[in-house]
Parts: sequence; C-alpha cells; structure tokens
Amino acid sequence: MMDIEEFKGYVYDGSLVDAVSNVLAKPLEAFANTPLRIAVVGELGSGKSSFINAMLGLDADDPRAAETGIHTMTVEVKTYPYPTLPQVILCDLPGKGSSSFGENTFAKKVDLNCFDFFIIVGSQRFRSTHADLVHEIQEMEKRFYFVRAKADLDLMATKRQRPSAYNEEKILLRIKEDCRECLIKEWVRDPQVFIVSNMEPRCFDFPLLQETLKADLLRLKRQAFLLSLPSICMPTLEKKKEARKRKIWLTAICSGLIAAIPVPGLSFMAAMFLFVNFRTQCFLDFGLDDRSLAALAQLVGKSEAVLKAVMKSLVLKPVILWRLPDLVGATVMIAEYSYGWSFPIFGCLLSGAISLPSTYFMLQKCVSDVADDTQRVLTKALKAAEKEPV
Ligand SMILES: Nc1nc2c(ncn2[C@@H]2O[C@H](COP(=O)(O)OP(=O)(O)OP(=O)(O)O)[C@@H](O)[C@H]2O)c(=O)[nH]1
Ligand SMILES: [Mg+2]
Repeated sequence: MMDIEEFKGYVYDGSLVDAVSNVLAKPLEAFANTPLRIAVVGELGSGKSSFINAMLGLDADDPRAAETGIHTMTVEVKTYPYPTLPQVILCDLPGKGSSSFGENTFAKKVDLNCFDFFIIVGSQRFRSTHADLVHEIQEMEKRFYFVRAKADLDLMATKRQRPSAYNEEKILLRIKEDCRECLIKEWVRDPQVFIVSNMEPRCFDFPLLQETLKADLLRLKRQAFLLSLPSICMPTLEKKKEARKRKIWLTAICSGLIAAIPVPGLSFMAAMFLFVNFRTQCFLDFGLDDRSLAALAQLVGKSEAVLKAVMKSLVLKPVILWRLPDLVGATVMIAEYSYGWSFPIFGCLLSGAISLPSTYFMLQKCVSDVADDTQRVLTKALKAAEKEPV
C-alpha cells in the first residue's frame, strides 16, 4: 500500500530526492489499490461503446451496458468499473470529430488529462484523427493500446469480394501490420495493436488484449500513481508557500531602510542582492538547490539541465523589470543633489517608500514561482523515473 502522506512529508521538508526514491523503491504490488482510469477513445461510431460492453461481457440490450448503435451517439463521459480487474474503470468517451449536426462533443466535454491510460478504438483505415489522439497521449507521456475493431466486417467483405484468395489469418495479420506501420510513422515505439470484433469477444485478439491488460496492470497503476503525485502534493506546496511568505516582511523592511540611504541607485542594488539571497534560500527550502537537483537528476537518469529547463524562477529578466520604479527615487535624489541640497530628503523617503512594498511583492512572487517550479521539477522527474525499468 502506498503512503501518500509520507511523500507529502518529504516534499514539505524540501527533500525531493527522498520523496521520489521512496516511491521508486516500492515493489509493484504496492500500487495494487491505485485506481486506473482507462479512456476508450476514437472516432465517432468506431465501436467504443460496443468495445466497453464486450469488455464487461454485457449484451447491448442489458440495462447496465453502454448505449451503442448508429443512432445513439455517446455525448457524455460515462464510467464502468471493470469487474475482473480491481480498481480499473473503463470510461466511454464521446467520439472525436464533428457529428452530422456539426456538434463537436469531444472537444467541448473531454479533458484527456483526467485519464491514466488510453485504448484507441479505430475501425477501417488509420486516419488523422487517430494520429492526433496518439500525439495528444504522447504529449502527456502516457500510454495506449490501439484496438482495431470490426474485424468481422473486414473478413466478411473480403470473403465476398475475393472468395478464392480468402485467408483469415493472413487478412488479420495484414490489418495488424498496417496499423503498426501507421503508428510507427507517428513515432510510437513498439505499438501494441489488437484486432478485434466487439461482436465476438472470444475471437481474434480480444482474449489477448484482456490478458495483456492484466499483465500490464501493476505497471500501468504505478505509472498512474507517479504521474498523479505532482498534483497530489499541490496543497502541501501551498502550505509551505504560505509559511515562507510569512517571513518576507523582515527582508522587505531591510530593503526599504537601505533604499532610504542617500545614495542614488543603492535601492536597486540592495533589492537585487536581497532578492538573489532570498531566492537561494527558497531553493534550499523547497529542495531546488544545485546539490538537490543534481541528486534528483541522477536518481531519475536525467541531466540536471533537463530539470532546470522547466524552472521559470531562474530567469532574472522579469525581476529586473520589477525594479524599474527604483528609478523614480534615484532620479529625485539626483535632482535634489543637483539643486545643491546636502541631504536629498524627498528622494530618500520616496526611495524607501517604493522599495519596501515592491520588494515585498517581488519576494512573494519569488516564493510562488519557486513553489510552482517544485511542482514542475517533480512532474519532470517522475515522468522520467516512470520510464526507467522497474
Ligand atoms: N460488426 C461489427 N459492428 C460493430 C463493432 N463494433 C461496433 N459495431 C457497430 O458499430 C456501430 C457503432 O458502435 P458504437 O459502439 O455505438 O460506436 P461508438 O464509437 O461508441 O459511437 P459514438 O459514441 O457515436 O462515437 C453500432 O451499430 C455497433 O453495433 C464490431 O466490432 N463489429
Ligand atoms: Mg459510444
């Protein structure tokens, strides 16, 4: 059984390496209770709902079955617990593409991010809709099976057209090879293709598909668990962020006081110095310092640069822009000096008054950015770790 609280605890303590290594050290069986939401996706009318019924072992007229048929389009995401595998939920999705009424329910109602694994159901040829789905799934770094349904119809059509050359095995193999080739062209490594008829779930590759899913189950659940961790620890990061923000006042007051010293430009220099120091402290606090990042990168088999590439808080340019108001105080000070004043009272007051709140907000933003970066780094690291062999 996976202990999420333990993971959150490590994240709160800023020890991302311990958080990730602790999860990776768990045996596959530890993920048995993780829910796996499988989205059944594909073109309109490709046979998605019929596929779900075949998986559930239900006839189309069973009241528990998914609605199917050329006149009954699926318009809402519906979920069906898969009876033979624990915590596996099959989700029947609206078809991708526009219906004859111009309605595109898929685009309006479906967020593919909510699902852990995908079964793309296609019938007839491999089309751009399938390629688009493949790309969307690959972008999320998730996995899929490609199910080519309605094999019975293909066989029947060939039998009618070329009865003398009819060879069931050869036809099915040809369809499978075609699908595999098309998927490989879309940069899918080792695609898993199953040729089925939803009308005959005991024939063709249907039993193989069920066996493969059973065999892959713990690995898929582990992947689902790893990929869900960054959003699970969002509230933890939020709590940490708030705790860090409570300590900002002191630095902001320091910045205001230094800015009031009658040296034009000192306000900018001091604020930048305090900012960089504060940010270094935040990195240490959240576990994003160089040493921690190097250890995390090594753990998940990536380079440190790959993890740093997702960090937005490393970019200093926007911070410099935030300090532009410092120019106002400095300008007033210079004006006062040039009028022969020995002490630029207005410039000092203005400079301090500008620096204190602007530093305060700048540091607040810094904490938020570092917290967001922590989530991004974790996501990247867990995605990389998930690809490593168990
Ligand atoms: N012969 C045969 N017909 C199938 C097969 N799969 C689905 N059908 C038929 O194809 C039609 C559409 O099937 P559905 O399961 O409703 O397709 P869908 O993808 O859920 O359709 P939408 O929800 O509208 O996108 C129905 O008439 C099914 O009976 C199959 O493997 N073989
Ligand atoms: Mg349907």
